[in-house]
Amino acid sequence: MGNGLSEQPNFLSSLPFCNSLHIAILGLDFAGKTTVLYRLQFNEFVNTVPTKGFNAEKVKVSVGDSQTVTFHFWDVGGQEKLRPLWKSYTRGTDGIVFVVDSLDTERMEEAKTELHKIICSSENQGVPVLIIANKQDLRQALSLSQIETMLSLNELGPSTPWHLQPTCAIIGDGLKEGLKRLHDMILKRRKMLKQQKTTR
Ligand code: G3D
Ligand code: MG
Repeated sequence: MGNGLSEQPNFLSSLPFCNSLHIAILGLDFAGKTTVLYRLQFNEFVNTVPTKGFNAEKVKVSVGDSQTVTFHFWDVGGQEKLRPLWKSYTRGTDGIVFVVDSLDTERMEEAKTELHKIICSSENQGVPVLIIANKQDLRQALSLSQIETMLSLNELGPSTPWHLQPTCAIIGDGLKEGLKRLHDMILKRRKMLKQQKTTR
């Protein structure tokens, strides 16, 4: 699920640039950000504690066609008092991963407000966003279409490429697929920016 801008441009995956990416992982506290990060880093479940500041990890991810990309992830604490820090971690970022707890109906509005705030900030114009609908292993999880509506993803605007990915971070389901989509969106945006520069 995503807007047209997130569709997979297969030919772009073979382009030689873009082997190292800076990605900020954001979302409310308890959504599963740190679990996502350590599942990717160690390929196993790591018991987490609430993140007080941030976790930074470099993770090599295979994005298909025997191509490996190094993602530099910044997992920033999601508690309300830490959210003003998010700005510093999204400055100059190649992409944003926004993790949502698919069970947390009560705080979905709060998640929506934070997501739209980040995307509307002038520094993040056009930055691709992977929205992770996490905890899909749990029976009471909201469906993707419910989450899409509750987060008002159709209001993100035509210039923001986004993709909504269902995941279960504790076993890793959906994470690689989501990152591949994020990688494709980043390549597509870089190519577009390059073209804009040369036609100016
Ligand atoms: P945060 O970094 O966004 O604050 P954490 O969130 O990664 O610390 O995860 C918060 C809790 O959610 C943890 O539970 C973690 O195990 C759980 N969690 C993360 N991802 C999933 C998932 O996909 N499915 C399920 N069922 N639980 C998940 P605890 O109990 O350790 O606090
Ligand atoms: Mg955390």
